[in-house]
Amino acid sequence: MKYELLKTEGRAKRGRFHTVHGVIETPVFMNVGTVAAIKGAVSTDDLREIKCQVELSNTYHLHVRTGDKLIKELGGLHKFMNWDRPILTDSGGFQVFSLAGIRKIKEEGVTFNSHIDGRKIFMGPEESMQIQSNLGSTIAMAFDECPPALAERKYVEDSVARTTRWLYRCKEEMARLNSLEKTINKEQLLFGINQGAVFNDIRIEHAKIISELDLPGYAVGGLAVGESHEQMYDVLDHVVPYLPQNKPTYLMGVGTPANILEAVDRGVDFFDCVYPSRNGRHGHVYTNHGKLNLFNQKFEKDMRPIEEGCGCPTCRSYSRAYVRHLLKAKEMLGMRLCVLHNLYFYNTMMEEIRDALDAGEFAAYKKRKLDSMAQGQD
Ligand code: PRF
Ligand code: ZN
Repeated sequence: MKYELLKTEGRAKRGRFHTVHGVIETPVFMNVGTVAAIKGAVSTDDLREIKCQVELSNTYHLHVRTGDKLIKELGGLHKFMNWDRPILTDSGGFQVFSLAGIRKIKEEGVTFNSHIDGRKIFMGPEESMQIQSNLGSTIAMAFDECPPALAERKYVEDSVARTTRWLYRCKEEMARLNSLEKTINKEQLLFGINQGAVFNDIRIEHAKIISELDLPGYAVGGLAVGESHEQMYDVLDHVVPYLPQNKPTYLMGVGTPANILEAVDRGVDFFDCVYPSRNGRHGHVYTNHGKLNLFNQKFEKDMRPIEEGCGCPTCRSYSRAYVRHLLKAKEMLGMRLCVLHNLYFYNTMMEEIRDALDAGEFAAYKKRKLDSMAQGQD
């Protein structure tokens, strides 16, 4: 048994996922290191300090620069970045569509131009699985198409049908790769991805089909791509009940602390998002009383830490005034300290969520946290 469902409260799940790289306590936030580095000069030693359980990297980025073959030759991604805990790699499906100069989508896969040097590259389910196998990640995501939020019904139907066919090919290819002598992680796990934009009936149909493949986990993709928060919650209300409750459910690329609380309430257990690192690089920091913009003049003489009582490396040692000074002086340390605090804030919130679920008090915790964060700034 890979996933243990420890406790439920309404639809919310408290679980534990066992992998060859250690246990993941869920709900969990995965810290995004697109190119095998968390932006903002955050090292893997830092990740250990800020309660990160899972690091997330991208197939597409590592394929176009440095290259998965070289990383395999050097012993795989875990060894390369000195991180021995779980790593999830995204399949490239989404990044190809959002970043690269696309493209032709065909049954076999996608042709696109690299955003680094413009070179023409082909990626389909087999290529994506091969790259992720070379990287040796703990969890590999299926190769999917993420249709735009506003795509028409007919387009979404055809796209989802193709994503399903691609999933069968991913499963077969991963089984083949995992059985090869020289494979770095022979126990690599494949997560399927549910798509269907905001059409609940298409999503439900798709969820039923992919659930039959008995994969170790399932993601809900294609959200947070331009639809409203209410639409996103509505999709989760409808589709999560059709994904296996005894497997992890991963909401890709989401989101704000409030989005995460709402999604946990709807049965999601894995998350990832660039917000904490991206906001940190812009001097925007999270607190339990709302977000602060440290560039604001009012912090010029503020000798308090970003958040009173926060145990992160930043708040343990530095004041708002000092971090503001670093940001204004464009010193890299300013960004780094903000990113460390933000990731610690996210990882700590997940810990609080798990504790609240353990105690059967998630509903009360969620309300308190949302109310307090909405209070605004201090
Ligand atoms: N598919 C994949 N990765 C993703 C997404 C998706 O739909 C999203 C959508 N929010 C983020 N990352 N493969
Ligand atoms: Zn802090």
